[in-house]
Amino acid sequence: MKIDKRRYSLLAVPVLAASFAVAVSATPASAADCGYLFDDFSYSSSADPALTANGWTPRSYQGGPGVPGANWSPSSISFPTNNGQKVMQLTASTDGTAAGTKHAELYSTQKRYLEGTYASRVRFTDTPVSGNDGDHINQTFFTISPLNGDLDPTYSELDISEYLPNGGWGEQGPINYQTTWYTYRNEPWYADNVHSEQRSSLDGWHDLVAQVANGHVVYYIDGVQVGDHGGKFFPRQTMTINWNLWFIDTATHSGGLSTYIQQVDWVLFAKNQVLSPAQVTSQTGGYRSAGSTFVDTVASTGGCTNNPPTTPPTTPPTTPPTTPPTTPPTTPPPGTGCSDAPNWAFSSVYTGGNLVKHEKSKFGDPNGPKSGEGVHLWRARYWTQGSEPGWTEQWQDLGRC
Ligand SMILES: [Ca+2]
Ligand SMILES: [Ca+2]
Repeated sequence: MKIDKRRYSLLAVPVLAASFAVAVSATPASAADCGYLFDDFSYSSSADPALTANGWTPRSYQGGPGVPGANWSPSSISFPTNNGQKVMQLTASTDGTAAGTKHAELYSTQKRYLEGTYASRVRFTDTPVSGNDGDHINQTFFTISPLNGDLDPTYSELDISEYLPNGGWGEQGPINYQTTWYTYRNEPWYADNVHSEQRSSLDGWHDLVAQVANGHVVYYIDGVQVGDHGGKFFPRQTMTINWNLWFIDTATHSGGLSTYIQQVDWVLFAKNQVLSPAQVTSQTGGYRSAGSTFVDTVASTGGCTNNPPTTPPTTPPTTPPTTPPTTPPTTPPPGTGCSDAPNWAFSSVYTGGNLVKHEKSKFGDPNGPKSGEGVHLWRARYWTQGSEPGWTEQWQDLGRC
């Protein structure tokens, strides 16, 4: 069964612009380390420089999904303490009007996640923290790529959870979806996806896990498998990691201002490794007991192969993350044309106007096969890092060299 639901529009906006550049910190990789991202979300606020330095962006641009005209603001992301643990909190509110509706989103600045295990401990809420209940609120954890034109066959999106405590999309009661996307088209709307669903309350904390390997996306909630999606729906290009909280519509709003929250304790991504939910719990517990609130070895390791390990991962690294360097990564010397522009590099930082040479990859994976379109000259529209020319809005195509 296919469901036609919201229209994400991450692709239409300069989502990856950032005001400054600081390299993420990295723990030295052990031999068995294929690359991990772990964040316990120990930040002071959405303006904490460490949040951006660690690769996260609180959304500030307007647009879909949800109530048209709603406001998305970094101030809707906060970091309170819940039961002694710092958590990332999304806050959304509505008074039933577009101008009086606020949504919230946090996403990874870089599009660099594909195969491996994604996990996050998320607190869903069935009732607002203030105001009347009953709104069509959507509480999510997902990964997504840009849509490179209508029905882009390389489009990739995994909605690891979309929880609707008050229904919506024609549903009356609480329902939770896992949706794996092949592609879509905005006009006229067409969605090509597959989904699983659970019709019960998920109020409270839950461990959400998605294993992406061997042609299958296998979803778990609290260790129980709830979906297995494969075939053409298996993701075909790298994606960002995101959480958002938004109103599908205001059809069931019953007056006054209603405010809802969603909390996220931590996130874990294990690159090219299949971790069981129990292994996820062990891995995150290891980071916590070691005092590591942030670890990122995704870019600094070779990534291993796509084969699942035959033995559980070894003890997680005990080294706390290093302090982010105070100087930005080396900026490539600017070129003036095809003759002297440097080749684009994934980890390099580029600022608006910088020129690079690059042949677009076929599937949005810079390490994968080339498109066959030849080497082009590209100009950065603004600050960018880790976003491949040809696959993101950051780069303007100046033609073939
Ligand atoms: Ca409710
Ligand atoms: Ca935490």
